[in-house]
Amino acid sequence: MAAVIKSEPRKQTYSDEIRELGLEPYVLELELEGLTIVPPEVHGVSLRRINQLAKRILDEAESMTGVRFDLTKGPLDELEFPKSSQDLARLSDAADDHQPTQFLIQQLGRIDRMFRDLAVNPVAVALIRHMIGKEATRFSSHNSFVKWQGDYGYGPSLGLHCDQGRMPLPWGRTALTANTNWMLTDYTKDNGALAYVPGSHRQGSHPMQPMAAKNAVAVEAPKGSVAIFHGATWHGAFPKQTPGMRLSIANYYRHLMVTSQEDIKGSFPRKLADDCADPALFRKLCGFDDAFSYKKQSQPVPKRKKA
Ligand SMILES: O=C(O)CCC(=O)C(=O)O
Ligand SMILES: [Fe+2]
Repeated sequence: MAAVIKSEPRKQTYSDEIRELGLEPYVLELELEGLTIVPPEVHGVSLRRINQLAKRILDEAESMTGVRFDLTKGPLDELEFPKSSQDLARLSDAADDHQPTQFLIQQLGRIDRMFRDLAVNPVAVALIRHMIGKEATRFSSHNSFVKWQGDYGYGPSLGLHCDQGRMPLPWGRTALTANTNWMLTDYTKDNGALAYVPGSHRQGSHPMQPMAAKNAVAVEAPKGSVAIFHGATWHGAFPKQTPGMRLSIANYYRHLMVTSQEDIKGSFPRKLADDCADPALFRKLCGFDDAFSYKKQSQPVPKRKKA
């Protein structure tokens, strides 16, 4: 006679924070497509704040480059990259001589409290934690992608990649990293929207070209929306073919077993961490209290028994 296997009732797959925030439809889309778009009425960041973030980014871009940037006109002077850094400045194949038409502003969390508030947005964090695990989620980096008009962009590959691509294969179902892409300007295909391949996170592999670029779709949404995606999702961007700026913020998260891009635990100023909308969550995501469990001899050691 076959053994009777008693099946346990199915465990709830949504966390309390997903249910409390009513994020089930976004979770479903993340599971199926590997990316979901959350509108402002759900994540709660006002358009006024989005405009303030965009202005702060443009000011920072000006102080870094010496060139003023206008949202509708783009850079108001010509820019040139140092020759040696051209390949670094873009994700596309290195074997061409197109000047990049974008750069990154890094370590946003140090620049302004607004960026720290965004990094602990409860809706974004809940969806990221759904993929990585609530207790295991940490910050990896906080960057802005500053882009202007350029026909080439990342080239024919669209720069498609997986953010967790440095992690060894095979990947499991739990995301090793997961990302957000806050749109500070309208995203259309011609405006250089994020590109992604729906369902690609379920392949558990690096993008397979040229099929990947052929199947990529534009993440089209009005400014103020945030795209949230799994670390295994194949993504890149379409070239920005229209005048003006394409601005975004990538708040990037990791599983605690994955090294962070910024040295947040080691060197992020503790005072700044406390100056934000949710200091306890910010500190936790920084991993300030994460410790090596065997930093010193922790297990009891026996001694020779006295006679
Ligand atoms: O917006 C882009 O150009 C690409 C963004 C991206 O790949 C990322 O944030 O990981
Ligand atoms: Fe990426």
